[in-house]
Amino acid sequence: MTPTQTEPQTPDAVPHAEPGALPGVYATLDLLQCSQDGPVLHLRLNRPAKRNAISDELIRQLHTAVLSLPAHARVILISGEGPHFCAGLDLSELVQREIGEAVLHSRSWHAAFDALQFGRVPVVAVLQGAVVGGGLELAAACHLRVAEDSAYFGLPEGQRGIFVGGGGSVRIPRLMGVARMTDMMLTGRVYDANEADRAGLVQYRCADGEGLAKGMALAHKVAQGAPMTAFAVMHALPRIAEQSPSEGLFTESLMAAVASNTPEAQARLGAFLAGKAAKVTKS
Ligand code: 1HE
Repeated sequence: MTPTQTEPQTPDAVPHAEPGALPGVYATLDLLQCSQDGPVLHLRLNRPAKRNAISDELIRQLHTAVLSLPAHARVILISGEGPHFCAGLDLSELVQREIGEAVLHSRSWHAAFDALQFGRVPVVAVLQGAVVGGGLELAAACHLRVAEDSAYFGLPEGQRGIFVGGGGSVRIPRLMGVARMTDMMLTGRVYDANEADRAGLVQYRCADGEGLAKGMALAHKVAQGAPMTAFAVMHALPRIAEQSPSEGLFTESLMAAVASNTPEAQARLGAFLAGKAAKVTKS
């Protein structure tokens, strides 16, 4: 899918004000605040008045932002403006959609979230307040999730009489298991941040107001890793998890041989053997 270069400004967006804001295509994405912090591209959902509900335009802008990744970016950080990460699908658009459009709509989410999950760089999500429906589907497409105390996780599709359509049925059970997702969808059960941590929905917890700093610190740490290792983790690891043990072990051998034969790996291994690389310690 080709990113569109220009779009009209939409009325519910907050004007760009952040230092480090990016020029070019990013400046046209009014439903995202886009900024660069060294190797980290920070994309902030920017529809706080609608609790960052994902409209057709927002999913298109997110897809465009991911496809337009600057060459020097090594990590994407995703967060939401305001007290909620994301209220999921924009329900006001859903009511007008006929069946054929609904299939294409769901596929447009799949394309955007696949671009995130299987792109060039890892993605860190910072979560606060509502992380519900399509907001949870978006979070599930990211590689690392940081939850502030206020974060809560729900799949209100059951209450609304609909089904997940943004990849949730594929990704969420892989994080928390089919049984827990079944419970969330049938009963409307909502997980708080600690429950989500224990269930495997998030990897990091922090206090309210500390998520962005934590997410940014993690993103910078990820950016220090070798790109081929990140590629292997993003592209080989989930595929190996789907393969039979025999196929998985074979894929692992191929991936390991490729990664260890890159110049970067050779340089890093050489640095360790020369006593110039950091040792593994528990900080
Ligand atoms: C929205 C949406 C939305 C808020 N679509 N407009 N998602 C849901 O079922 C969640 C629905 N939202 C909520 O439960 C609540 O809005 C929140 C708990 C997230 C936040 O509550 P609150 O009190 O802070 O805000 P609010 O007053 O409810 O909402 C503020 C405005 O945002 C209001 O619009 P306004 O014009 O009256 O000011 C809301 O209508 C609007 N708003 N959430 C549209 N989701 C690919 S398939 C994915 C399927 C799903 O994601 S289903 C889950 C949908």
